[in-house]
Amino acid sequence: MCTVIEDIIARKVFNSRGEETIEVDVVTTSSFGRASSPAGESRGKAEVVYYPQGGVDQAIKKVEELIAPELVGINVDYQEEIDRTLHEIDGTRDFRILGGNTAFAISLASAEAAANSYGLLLFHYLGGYIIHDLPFPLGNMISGGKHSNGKTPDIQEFLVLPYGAESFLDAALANTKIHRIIGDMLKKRDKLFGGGRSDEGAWIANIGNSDALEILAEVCEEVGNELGLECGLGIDVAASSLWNARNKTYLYEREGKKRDSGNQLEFIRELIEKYHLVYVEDPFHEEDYESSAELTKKVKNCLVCGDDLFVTNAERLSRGKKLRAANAIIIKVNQVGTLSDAGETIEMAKGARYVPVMSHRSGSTCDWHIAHLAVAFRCPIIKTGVVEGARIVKINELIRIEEFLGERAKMADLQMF
Ligand code: 2PG
Ligand code: MG
Repeated sequence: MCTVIEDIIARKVFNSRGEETIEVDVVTTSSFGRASSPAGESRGKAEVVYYPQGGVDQAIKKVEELIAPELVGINVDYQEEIDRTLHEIDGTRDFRILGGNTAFAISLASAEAAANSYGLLLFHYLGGYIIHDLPFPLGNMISGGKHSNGKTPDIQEFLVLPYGAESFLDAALANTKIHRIIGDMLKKRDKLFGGGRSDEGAWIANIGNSDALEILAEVCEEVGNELGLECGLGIDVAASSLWNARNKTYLYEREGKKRDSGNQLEFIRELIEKYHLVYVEDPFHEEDYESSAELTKKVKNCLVCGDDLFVTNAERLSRGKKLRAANAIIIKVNQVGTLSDAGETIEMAKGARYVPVMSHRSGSTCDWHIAHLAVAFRCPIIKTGVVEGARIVKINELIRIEEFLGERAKMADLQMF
C-alpha cells in the first residue's frame, strides 16, 4: 500500500534554552510523524544555516509556500526523494534559503510518518529487522568553555563512557550515579557551589581542567568498582572556541595559558596518558586537520573525534579520511540538514573505520529521535547528556528500545577498549 504525504504543518516551539525552534508534522493518508530541531551553542563554521533570514517565522512560511506544495503527493517512504527535493527547492549548499533546521525537521518527521505507516518503530524502519546493537551513552558530567560562564574549566565538556556495561540500562545507571556523586563532591569542596548545571545538565563549577579530570577519575573508579564495570574518561575540547587565529594560539583563560599547535598537541597527549582518556573531541581548531592527524597517529586506545572538524559533512570527512585526521566522527543530523546527508556521511565513516558517534545539541527539545537514529545507523556511541529533561527523553527511549529487543539486545562492539 502506498502512503503519500497529505499535509505538512510547521509551527514555532521552544528548545531547552528557551530559543525559538521549528516543529513539523508530516501527515499522510494513514499516519503521522512529528519532529523538532535542536540548536548548537558552539557551532562549527561549516554547518548549514539553521534558518532563513527572518528566523523561524520565515522558515514556517517557506514550509507553507514552497515545501508543502512540492512534497504533498510524494510517497512518504521515498526518503531520498524527499531529501533531494528539499535540496532542490533550496538550491544552495548550506540550506540558507529554507534553513537547515527546517530541512532536518521535515526529513525526520517524514521518516517517522513512514515508520508509523508500516506500524514499525523508527529504528526498525530505518535500520531493518536485524538491528539489535545498543549504543554506549557518553555522558557530560562537568561543563566548561562556551557551555558555561564564570571561572569554569576552559575545556567544554568532561565526559564519561561506561564502556564495560553489559546493558544500556546499566550504562545509563553508571552515568547517573557518577553525575550525582560528582555533584556531592563539588558541594563538599566549595561552600559557594550553588548546584548550577549547564544546558546539557552537566555541573558548572569553579574549578580548572585538571581538577575536573581528577574528580572524574576518582568517581569513575569508585562507581566502576561498585557496579563492576569499566568507565572511561573523555573530553570535548571544542578547540575552535579557544583558538585565536591572529595569534595562532589556543587561549586557556582560566589557566592563564596560551598554547601554540605544538604545545596543544603535547598538552592533549599528556592528558590522554595521565587520565587514560578513551575519547577526545575536537582537540584542534576546525581547519587544523594536520595536527588532528598527528595526534591520531600517536595515541592508542583513544577515540580522536571530529565534531566542528567534519560537521557531519561527507566532503569534509573525505578530506579528513585522506589524512586520517581522526578515528571517530560526531553525527549531528542538523549540521547537514537531512537524514540522507547524514546517512551518506555515516557510511563513508564506517568505510574508513571511523566510529560514528550520534549526538545531541546543547539546545534540544524533548524529541527522542536520535535514540532511534543511533540504533538504526549502528552508532556504537551516543552523546546525549546524563540528566536534564531533553537528555533524559533520549536515554529513556533507548531503555525502551532495549526492552523491546529483549534477548536479542546487546551492547555495540567497541573493540578498541
Ligand atoms: C558539542 C555540542 C554538544 P553544541 O560541541 O559537541 O555537546 O555542543 O550543540 O553547542 O555544538
Ligand atoms: Mg563538540
